Amino acid sequence: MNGPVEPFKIKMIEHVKIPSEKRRKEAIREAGFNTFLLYSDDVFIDLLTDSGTTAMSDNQWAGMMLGDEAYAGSKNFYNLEKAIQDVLGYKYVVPTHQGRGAEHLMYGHLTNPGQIVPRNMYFTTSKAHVELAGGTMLDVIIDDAHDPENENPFKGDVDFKKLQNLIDEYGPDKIAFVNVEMNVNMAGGQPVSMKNLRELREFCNDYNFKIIFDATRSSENAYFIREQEKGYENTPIIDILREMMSYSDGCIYSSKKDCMVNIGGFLATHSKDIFDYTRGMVVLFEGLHTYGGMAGRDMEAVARGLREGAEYEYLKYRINQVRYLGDLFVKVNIPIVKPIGGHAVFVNALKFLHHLSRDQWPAQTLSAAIYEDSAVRTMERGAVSKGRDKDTGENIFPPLELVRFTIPRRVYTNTHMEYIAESIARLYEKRDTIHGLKMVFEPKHLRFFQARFEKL
Ligand code: PLI
Repeated sequence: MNGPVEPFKIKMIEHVKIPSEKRRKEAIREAGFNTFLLYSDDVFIDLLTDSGTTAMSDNQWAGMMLGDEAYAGSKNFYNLEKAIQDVLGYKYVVPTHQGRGAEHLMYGHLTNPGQIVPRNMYFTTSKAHVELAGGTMLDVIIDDAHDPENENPFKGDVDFKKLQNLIDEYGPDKIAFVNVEMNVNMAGGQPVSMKNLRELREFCNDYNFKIIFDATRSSENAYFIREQEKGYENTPIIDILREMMSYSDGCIYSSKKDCMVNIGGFLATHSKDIFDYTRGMVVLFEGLHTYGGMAGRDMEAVARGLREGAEYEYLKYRINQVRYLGDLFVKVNIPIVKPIGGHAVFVNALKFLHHLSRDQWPAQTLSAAIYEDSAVRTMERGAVSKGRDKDTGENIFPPLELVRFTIPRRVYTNTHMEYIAESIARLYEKRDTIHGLKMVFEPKHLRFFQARFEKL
């Protein structure tokens, strides 16, 4: 059998087409060689992100018809609250329009100007919200995460020595809270182990530090714990999730990933103090505390999606479809981050385009070249995403310079995976003919979304 068997069948389809070579060349030039600026009509297979790009189930669509659009007290909010209590074990819930709305409230509340937020590895919007509050986010992930070849199954783990060094350098009072991301996106979709979370709780108790999770891809992380961590082989995913969350004080969550919806987010917490403050603030930025920027129908879809996305058979298919694409890449010697992560296959652009220097933006270049070659849209995850040092203004060149092939949930078939692998193999053959880029427009915040480039 080629690829994992899908635990669903298709009820509705959306037409896609491959634009001509002439149009692809025009389109990527018009987009300033930034795949974020392409029209989606010009894209054949869209692997830009797994965020909000899911195909919802018939059960979720049925729930959409039961939307209670009352301004206050919508029954869909209470269904969502109950789903979060059941699946994640948090008592208190504040809904937001998407993940960054929750980051704004949570990180803004817990960060004072001049404070440090240690996190296993930064994510773009998370770092931006900590900086907006006057803080600095610093990575404390284990060194293995920076090595694309290292096969440690839990490359998302926190390095306690690095965390201790930050505490010693800045003093415990300067630590705002400790932030841990599940299935670390920028490291290649790499999970955190339960052992690491448990030990982190003990470590932070000694200092009275709060632990806040970015639980955005926690169901996929829970699958890896069940598959790879001794003692969890037969544990239901929900039990794993509840144990994970028990080691935190609260979380932010972008529902657009593991909850398999097109929009939505929330923060959840065990702490009445965090709840009282953020529930008070949500009305300023997002909407009333029983909708937080979502329609009632969207909250219903999130509530149902959170439960569906924590089903073992679904997660098994999901993780193995990503692996299927990764394994096809390996067969034709494409350099990828190992182990293959939860939501995406990450190609090592420094190896693929070894003839380019860092200031020629290898991952940006590769992502544009992939689109031009095959109308597959991917995303840069390297120095353009990392941005500049907020004190010196210099570009930061992180060890990982990657192109992300992000797989939307339940959207593409295994044949699509084969098309992608064949295209990338063809491009790899002619990699030496690919020229680098120079940045000609750079926005101040989250520059990767709108930056423009020209071919050198
Ligand atoms: O896109 P939002 O605002 O719903 O969520 C922001 C966000 C927070 N944390 C993590 C780990 C994310 O991956 C994330 C968004 N990720 C996007 C959009 C992505 O393409 O990976």
